[in-house]
Amino acid sequence: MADNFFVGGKEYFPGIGKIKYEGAKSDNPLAFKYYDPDKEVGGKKMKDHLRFAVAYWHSFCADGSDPFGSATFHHPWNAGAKTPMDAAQNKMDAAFEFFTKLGVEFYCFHDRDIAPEGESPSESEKNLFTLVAKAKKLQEATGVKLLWGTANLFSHPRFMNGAATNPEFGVTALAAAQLKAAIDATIELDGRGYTFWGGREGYMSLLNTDLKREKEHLARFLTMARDYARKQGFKGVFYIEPKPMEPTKHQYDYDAETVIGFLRCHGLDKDFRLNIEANHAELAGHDFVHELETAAAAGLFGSVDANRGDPRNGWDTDQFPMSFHETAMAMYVILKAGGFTTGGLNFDAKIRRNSVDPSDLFLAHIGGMDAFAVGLEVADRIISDGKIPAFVKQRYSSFDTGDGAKFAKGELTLEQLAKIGTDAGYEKNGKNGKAGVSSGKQEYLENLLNQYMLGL
Ligand code: XUL
Ligand code: CO
Repeated sequence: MADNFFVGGKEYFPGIGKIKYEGAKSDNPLAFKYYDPDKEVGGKKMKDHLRFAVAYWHSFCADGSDPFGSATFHHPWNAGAKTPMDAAQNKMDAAFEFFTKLGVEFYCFHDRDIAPEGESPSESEKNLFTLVAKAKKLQEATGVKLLWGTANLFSHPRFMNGAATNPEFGVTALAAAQLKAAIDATIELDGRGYTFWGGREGYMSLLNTDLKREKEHLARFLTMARDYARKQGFKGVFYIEPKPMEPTKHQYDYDAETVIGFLRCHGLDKDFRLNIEANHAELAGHDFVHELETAAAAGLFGSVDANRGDPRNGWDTDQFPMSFHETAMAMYVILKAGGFTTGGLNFDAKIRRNSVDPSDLFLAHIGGMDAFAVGLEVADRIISDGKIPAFVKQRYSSFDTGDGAKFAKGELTLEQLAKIGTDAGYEKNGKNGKAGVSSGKQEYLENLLNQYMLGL
């Protein structure tokens, strides 16, 4: 990757150079303590395991405003720009300067993050493609790649009742115009994936909603998107990003299990995989690792929106990941599933409203990247030491041979299975009752995990 810090000519993060790995004892806040991109872990470089991406929207579009207060970030790329298009051009220069200085290989965007909406669908498309042409040049100059693109089909007031699931056909058609252009943009930029996050594909009240119809329309919309993109030569993966609620009361892509059922029901499971977000898992009442494991078990794990929530808050706080325990468990599941192929770790995370120093955006990403580097090393220790995987394997070993294996392969009827149980018998109060009373060893396994956490 080239060290082309400010390809656009103007430097937007002056005084900050290339972020380097300096090791755990470094007291330089603007250095990686654990993320050493070229370090080999389990036969692969850290950077190739982790495939970090920066989320354009949080890092370059958000201005720190919240429902209780106005903007706190005054981005230099907006200052002095005469038109929204000028600001978009500056913002893209700043974004690529940031990616390059941070040393991430990927980024993700919504159409409206990179280019402003125009007066008509065709002007919006023109704006988008002006910025896509610029992004293409910057990608070539820096080596930064597009992990995934998406369309923002939730912010504009016209989408207040949904996009694919809007009760008005006209809105769904306008959403299609935006979707088609966003797919074209993703293909033009060689995006590895295309994501659907259905922020308003859900309902606020069942009193005004035909749930069955809306879900059918959603499936129809996704099928059309898949067919169009494939026809245009898109080789990447489509992702659905589950989230249970917010902004709707109920979102149809509630959690991993719901999305897996939906994809299989509509024949979309060959083209779509899941993009699992940590904070969304928490809102659905699940652990991040539960959602990852569920997607992996279905063979549908794809990518990750890396962030964290606050267990005492009921909304999407989108904080940068910091918990080694959480990243270790996540990376363990990801490594077990074979690692990332088209996907990666996209920091769908935002700095706090009062983090107003330009360096704060770097510090946030450095912390998140270090947290996942540690998680990767811990996961690799779990796998290479082998005690935990061996314990799990052994726990199910009675299904590997004999009647157990016959059961697993579907070679026994219920009568045969019942007879095996009856013949083996049990002694009341468990004297002869070996079956079912072996320890799950959770505490032992948790202790092992903590040992791996600090190195063997
Ligand atoms: C919202 C969210 C989105 C998606 C992309 O909660 O996660 O930013 O990742 O639309
Ligand atoms: Co997300």
